[in-house]
Amino acid sequence: MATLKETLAKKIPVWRDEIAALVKEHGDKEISKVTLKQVYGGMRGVRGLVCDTSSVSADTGLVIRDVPCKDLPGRTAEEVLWLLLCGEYPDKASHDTLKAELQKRNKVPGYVWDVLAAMPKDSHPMCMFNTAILCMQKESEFVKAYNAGVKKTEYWESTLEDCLNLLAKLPAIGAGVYRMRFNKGPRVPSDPKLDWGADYGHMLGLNDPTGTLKELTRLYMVLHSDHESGNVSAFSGATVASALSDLYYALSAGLNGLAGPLHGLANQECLAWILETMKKFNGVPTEKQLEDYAWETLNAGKVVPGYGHAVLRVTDPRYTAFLEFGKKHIPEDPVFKTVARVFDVVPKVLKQIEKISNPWPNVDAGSGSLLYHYGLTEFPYYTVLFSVSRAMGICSQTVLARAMGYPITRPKSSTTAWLKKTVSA
Ligand code: CMX
Repeated sequence: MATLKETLAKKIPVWRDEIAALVKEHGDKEISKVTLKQVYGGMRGVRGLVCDTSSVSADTGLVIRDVPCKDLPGRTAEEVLWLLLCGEYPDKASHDTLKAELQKRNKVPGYVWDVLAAMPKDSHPMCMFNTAILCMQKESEFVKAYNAGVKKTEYWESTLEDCLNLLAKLPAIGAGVYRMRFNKGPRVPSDPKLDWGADYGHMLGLNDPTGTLKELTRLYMVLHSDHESGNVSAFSGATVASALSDLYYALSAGLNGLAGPLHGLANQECLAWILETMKKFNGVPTEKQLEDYAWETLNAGKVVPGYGHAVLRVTDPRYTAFLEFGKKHIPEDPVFKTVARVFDVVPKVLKQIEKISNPWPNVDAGSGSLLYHYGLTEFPYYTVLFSVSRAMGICSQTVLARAMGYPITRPKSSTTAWLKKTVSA
């Protein structure tokens, strides 16, 4: 048995030496080139970042360290957090120590609830959640250590403290936002018997006699936890953290990016789209009706939410994991049936549009129907669930960036005039 900090303390010096030797020996070798199209195209495919917690390839999807996405269901968030940070799963005793450590730190300061209560009643749940994180900034252990003059090689230790303090509180904050924003009554206290992901499901306070909702929130927390570092939320979080802003600032920044409809907000839009089709066609639509509705959406200049991806060129394995969950637990649910039918129809439609690089579903296409079934029907809330989970990845990446002593992020930009001159030279 070892604690998370003890395990990292052994691994970090080895990783540092490995990276230092790599850069010393091969520092000037070219690993990627950049075309003009990529510069104007959101830097797709430009290899300019390092991320060791996870990788995403076009044909495989998410791999956390060495573990492919398909092997993640059944794991707890504690196991996955350990995996993200240390590159391996914890043994049982270490896992239980981390679980207890998170429970010890899970009390949310009273002022957070006061701040949230003072916000306009129609605030978006993501704005409430991110405000809660930002207003706790004064708790940062990193800031205290930095102001006390701690050595650069020790920055990661106080950042790990911030990581654990923050992650421990996020399920209670996320559930508290849900209950406050949607008038669900008093907050539900944490159940110390439960793991982090299941406890979140418990604190939402929905009717869950079979425990399946808790099983779903556990799965949800594991599947959304990380997706390498080039996506908007991870990249924004890492950029802010690279200025040595603490994790409260960095995580809040990253999650503000997750709140965009092309990124994490797509899961609320997705369920809205599914429900719209069901309303329009009075129940589960036929394949033909779905095909027509997909064209109607596209012809109106809108995207079909939950489909397409900046990196993936296959069905997102996270979508597949949610689909499997639905097939096992709620195969006859009409909303789930519609989601499954959309999967049979929409890729065929999107394939007909040449500019669309990937016609397949992403992580956001299916999860909403499962949440909806278990009574979580307020879909503007769904991105908060994504955020609680994604915080694991952003926090882990920040701890490791501090540990490796990565510098402030500062790529070079060009003017259009310079680009014109350069390409025509
Ligand atoms: N419906 C309609 N049009 C789509 C589309 C979709 N599902 N997916 C891509 N396109 C369009 C793009 O809008 C773009 O059009 P313009 O050139 O007119 O701007 C064109 O096809 C090319 O895009 P791409 O190279 O296939 O994809 P990008 O890397 O530019 O964008 C993504 C990726 C996810 C933003 C895009 O597929 C999309 O908007 N999907 C719907 C929203 C969604 O599900 N987002 C969640 C992604 C997962 C996450 O990050 O959380």
